Amino acid sequence: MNSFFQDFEKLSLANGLECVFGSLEPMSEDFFHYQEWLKKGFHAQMKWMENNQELRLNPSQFFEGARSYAIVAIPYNNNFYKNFSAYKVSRYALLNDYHHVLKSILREILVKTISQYPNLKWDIFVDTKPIFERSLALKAGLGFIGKNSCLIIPQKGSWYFLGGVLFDLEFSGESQIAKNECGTCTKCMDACPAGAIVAPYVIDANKCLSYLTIEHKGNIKDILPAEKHKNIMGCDVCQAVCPHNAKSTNDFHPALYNETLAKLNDSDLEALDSPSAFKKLFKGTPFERLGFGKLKGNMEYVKNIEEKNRK
Ligand code: B12
Repeated sequence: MNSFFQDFEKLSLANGLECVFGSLEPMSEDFFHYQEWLKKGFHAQMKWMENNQELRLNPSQFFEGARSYAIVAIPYNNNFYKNFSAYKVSRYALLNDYHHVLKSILREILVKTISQYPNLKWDIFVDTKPIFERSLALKAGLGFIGKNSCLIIPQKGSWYFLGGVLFDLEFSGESQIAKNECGTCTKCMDACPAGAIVAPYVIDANKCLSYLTIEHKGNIKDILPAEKHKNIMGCDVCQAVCPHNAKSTNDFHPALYNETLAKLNDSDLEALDSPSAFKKLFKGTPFERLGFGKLKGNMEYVKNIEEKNRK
């Protein structure tokens, strides 16, 4: 491994990230699964998932000379969701927006590492590019992909966000792919409240509570299954039941901590009565993606289910 990658790795670890590297190659197998997924309409309203297919297949085409990459993972497990009882809010939502946090840590690392490589070309991605992040992480040896489709780091679990950087440097190190440790376990598939894991490794977003409560435009009233659930912002069930997360402690990166979100509870959300109050409370947080109208719609739906169940 040349000294650039060594420096980058050292700084990533010092900054509390996991870090692996790999060489960019065509993503043929992933591309095949992805096309099958699109053909079946499993991307639901996320039409943007259809874009830039050539880049997805050949990530080396992102810029001239792109040939290697780093994938970093930042831990986000926390138990702030326990402050809620009427509603369920997923763990990722109760921290600062990881896109901003991870990008800024990566920029800091790059500023320190590229000084001796003035001509180095690089490009950061954190959900922001048509890239199979989990597959790049798999190929570079960070972990294996579980039946819930999440990247699981052996001994550490899946409560990690991913991000990375493309480089025009040759990476000469060896990557060892981690062994898949799911075996015959189907806990995630069995526990999904909406039956969204339609086959091992395949998520139908049309059914996934994460998609329905965050990405779906419009009212989820007629779409969600009738059984009781309280999700209003994302869903953690398929990870919470995963045996690989059983030993995960509530460790999250300190840069993700957000005092307001760490204390947020049912009544704070009930008290929100206008888009401006919403904006004031949630600026720069994952809730921004949801918006005031969608949050209130999700809450109303959960309340209606509760009432129906009481009758
Ligand atoms: C679109 C998207 C979603 C969609 C669709 C989910 C999905 N599984 O595709 C929705 C809105 C539902 C979603 C939900 C969540 N997401 Co999301 N999402 C993405 C995004 C932007 C793209 C994923 C993608 O490419 N999907 C396309 C499908 C085809 O790919 P895939 O499911 O990953 O499948 C791959 C493999 O499983 C394999 N494969 C597929 N089918 C088959 C079939 C067989 C037989 C085999 C062997 C393999 C195989 O090939 C595929 C391509 O590599 C990524 C960021 C990124 N750019 O990668 C984040 C990302 C995957 N999400 C993430 C997170 C945290 C979540 C949630 C936990 C958030 C929450 N709490 O609500 C949930 C988890 C739900 C779940 N089990 O996936 C993290 C996952 C981190 C990790 N450790 O894995 C990512 C990487 C974002 C990040 N930067 O950290 N997400």
